[in-house]
Amino acid sequence: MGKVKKKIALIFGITGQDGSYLAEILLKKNYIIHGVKRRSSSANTERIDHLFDSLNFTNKNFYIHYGDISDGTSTLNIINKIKPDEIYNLAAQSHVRVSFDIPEYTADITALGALRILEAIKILKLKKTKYYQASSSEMYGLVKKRKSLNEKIHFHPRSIYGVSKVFAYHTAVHYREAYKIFACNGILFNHESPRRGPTFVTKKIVQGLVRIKNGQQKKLSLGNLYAIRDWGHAKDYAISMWKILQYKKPEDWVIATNKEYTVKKFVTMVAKKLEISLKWKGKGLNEKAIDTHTGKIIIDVNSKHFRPSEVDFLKGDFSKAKKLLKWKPALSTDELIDDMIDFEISNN
Ligand code: NAP
Ligand code: G4F
Repeated sequence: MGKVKKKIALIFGITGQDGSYLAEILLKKNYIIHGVKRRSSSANTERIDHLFDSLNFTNKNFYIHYGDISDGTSTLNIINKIKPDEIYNLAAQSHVRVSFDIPEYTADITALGALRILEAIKILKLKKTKYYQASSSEMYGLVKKRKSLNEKIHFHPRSIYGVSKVFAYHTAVHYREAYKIFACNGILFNHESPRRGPTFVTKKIVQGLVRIKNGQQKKLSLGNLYAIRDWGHAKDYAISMWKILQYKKPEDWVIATNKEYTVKKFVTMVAKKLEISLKWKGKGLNEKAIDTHTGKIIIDVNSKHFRPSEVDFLKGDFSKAKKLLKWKPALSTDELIDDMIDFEISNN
């Protein structure tokens, strides 16, 4: 019996939270992984170092290439060299708040980056290469009714990050319709993990409260405590990416938990698990949380963490993915918090 040819996946954004989980999942599925990493002056492979075969770089199923999706030529060259079965575009300037400060850069990477990859697939006539776009619930933006959002709800983005993701979403749909490329969107609601970047709110809260508990930090300053998010675990969302590309047709899918929490509720849940007793006082920019054991203010609100326009409500209806992909989140928000706290305690 002949050997089964291993599938080849190319991951843009492999050094990020989701890229690292996806690489682990695909390696277990016997893929050969190629990842694109951008040049940086300090190490940015912390999340994937364990995949390099204990840093001997001898893992024959795992390769890293220098590249940048702002650079169309190198993007095309990498795709041409590898001719992957599957391309996952997880690369982005992914911070919504930061996109208000660097809108042009955000659009170049988060919007045009997707176009550059899809255009390369088209130019190279890679008929068999499947494309996954990490689209975002941020695209929904201003929602009319506070109900679970599905694939049919229209987009009204509230940041250049959201606008860029809408461009990338429609570009994937367009290349599917115009050039018959197997291009799919996962409309990902917020997903977190111990590997989440430190300036996203969940990681900031878990890290901050663990440090406060250990006496290493005095206070945690936050922005809008009343925004509602649907927070899942990134491991589950990475599995959905693979499932989406294995489905018989290229389609678009909401990936979520269909549960809603305010930022304040998330703070309360983390504090409770850490046995920090909080008493909330005040309103708006004067809202604060006091540690009832010490009487000290340990959480306050700072206007610098607010956005010029906010997405107030996000909750996703993943029934399409559940029915057709047999995907559902294995981990609840509560289990996500446990995982994040455990990591923070052992790595502090
Ligand atoms: P992340 O941790 O910020 O990772 C982003 C990745 O993109 C990193 O590997 C980053 O490289 C890379 N990247 C940034 N600019 C690049 C460029 N010019 N060229 C090549 N690579 C570049 O984000 P994540 O949480 O894993 O999210 C993965 C994707 O899903 C992103 O597209 C994000 O917008 C989208 N998404 C995320 C969520 C969520 O809740 N996490 C929800 C919806 C959609 P460095 O390591 O060098 O920075
Ligand atoms: O953690 P966040 O920065 O995530 P946000 O803006 O929802 O974006 C994340 O999820 C999107 C999916 O919907 C992704 F596409 C995107 O790439 C990213 O992964 O903020 C969550 C909420 C916001 O409403 C924000 O205003 O928390 C609020 N918040 C309150 N205080 C804060 C803070 N956010 C941050 N980052 N820092 C704070 O101090």
